[in-house]
Amino acid sequence: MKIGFLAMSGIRVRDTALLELGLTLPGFVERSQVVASLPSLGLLYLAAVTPESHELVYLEADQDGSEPQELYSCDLVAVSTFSAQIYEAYAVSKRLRSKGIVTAIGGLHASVRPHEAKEHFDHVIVGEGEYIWPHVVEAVNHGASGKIWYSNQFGVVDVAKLPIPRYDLLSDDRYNRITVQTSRGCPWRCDFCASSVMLHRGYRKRPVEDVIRDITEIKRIKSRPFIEFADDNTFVDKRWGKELCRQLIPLKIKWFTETDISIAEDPALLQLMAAAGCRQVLIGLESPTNDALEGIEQKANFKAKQFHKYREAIQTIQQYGISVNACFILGLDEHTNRIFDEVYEFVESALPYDVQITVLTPFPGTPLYERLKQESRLTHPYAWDRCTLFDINYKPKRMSAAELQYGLYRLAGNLYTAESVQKRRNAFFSRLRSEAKSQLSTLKSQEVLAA
Ligand code: B12
Ligand code: SF4
Repeated sequence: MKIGFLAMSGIRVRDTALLELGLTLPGFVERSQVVASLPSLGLLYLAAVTPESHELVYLEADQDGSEPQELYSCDLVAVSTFSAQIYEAYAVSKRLRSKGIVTAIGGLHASVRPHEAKEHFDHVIVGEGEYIWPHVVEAVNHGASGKIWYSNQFGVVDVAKLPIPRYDLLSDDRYNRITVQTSRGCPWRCDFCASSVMLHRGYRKRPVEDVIRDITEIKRIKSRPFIEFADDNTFVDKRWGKELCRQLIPLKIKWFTETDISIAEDPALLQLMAAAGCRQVLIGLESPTNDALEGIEQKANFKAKQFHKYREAIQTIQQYGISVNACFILGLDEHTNRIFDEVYEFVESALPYDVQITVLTPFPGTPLYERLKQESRLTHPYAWDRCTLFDINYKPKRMSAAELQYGLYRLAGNLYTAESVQKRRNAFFSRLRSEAKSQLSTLKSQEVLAA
């Protein structure tokens, strides 16, 4: 068979006023085009486990969600998307099926809404794809009719035995950043979290050697790659994290990752991260006010407990030359319309290099979604295309949706002025320069003492 892998990799915001503000991805204003060209790591893993006898092609949907013509020469098309583009994926499947092509879908949205997805696709795969996908391919090859497949019937994917994703299927010029996973899941349980914690509970680290093996393969294809770790929370295990960094150093790459604030407590880890090429960490601080953090992490109240360390942690991390992208969610239950000024004041005083603001988003399958549903606070229950992190689809508790929307515009207008961005960057670089100077003078005085 010829099998097509179709990635829906768009950046989506429905609110036209926000788009006019140039806010396709707050905090990533200049990063948005770069980020939008990330490949689908999920599909590259599926390609890697597909039986060798098949011909494979990896393609991206166009910006408007339409599919490349080459897919029409395939026998089976596997689509991967998140919630925001699910309706675009359904439309693609309809067109392909009308030409007799078998379609399959998996990923975060299809995994929590399998029956909805089954109305539009032949095969729907719930959960992680690596163990189940070869069986789906085999079934399609033998003409089996479509169904919903549950990956847990094939056991939990052992991340210590993952193959190298088929990076070789990517056309070189389109991707300036490539994703690699070092771990899956996160030990915390934020009630709004819609990332891989929805596919499998539990935090699983990959063997460091395998991560190095994958990056070495990327380097074979692309000489100076920038790597994005597609993890939920990379440095939960500090000892393993240090080993990862030690082995990354000789590869001389630059990388970005998502992690939690606890890295600030481990200077040795920060030193190794910097030496290994870490350029930025994205950290979900969520709120500059403590009351809003109470209980949002449902397991150990981790975020509320870390709150008092926020400012110092940003400075500590940035001192090592690792920039912090501080992320805030607007519209948490304790937030009133003072939150916009509170975020602004926090950012102006703590000065993270980058800042990302998004609105609270009830993604399907999350505890937040269920809670808001019970409280009759979902305003657009099935408008999955509003699941963008920027389009409001619920009733905030202590302000109106309109206040939240205008507060977002106003805060974005203040945070992303050239002046404000420059202030944060200057603070980062001047701190680095003074760190370098003080290290140099320490070295010199050590030399004097040694002489
Ligand atoms: C990289 C990334 C992107 C890339 C995606 C590139 C791509 N084509 O995949 C870009 C920058 C384009 C992107 C865009 C968006 N993203 Co994004 N992104 C991520 C990120 C950082 C990593 C995802 C990843 O690579 N995971 C690793 C792979 C291996 O896992 P996977 O894709 O789930 O695949 C596995 C299974 O799901 C399954 N599977 C997946 N697809 C298929 C298909 C078949 C046929 C089968 C059998 C199995 C299968 O098998 C795979 C292997 O086990 C996550 C955050 C995170 N830390 O996870 C956010 C995240 C996924 N993004 C999110 C959001 C909100 C968005 C945007 C809406 C942002 C915006 N405003 O535009 C858009 C939505 C685009 C869309 N298609 O709907 C949310 C999604 C929530 C949700 N449930 O919808 C997340 C969780 C971040 C968050 N803060 O909540 N994103
Ligand atoms: S810390 Fe981040 S990745 Fe972990 S559960 Fe919370 S939101 Fe999800």
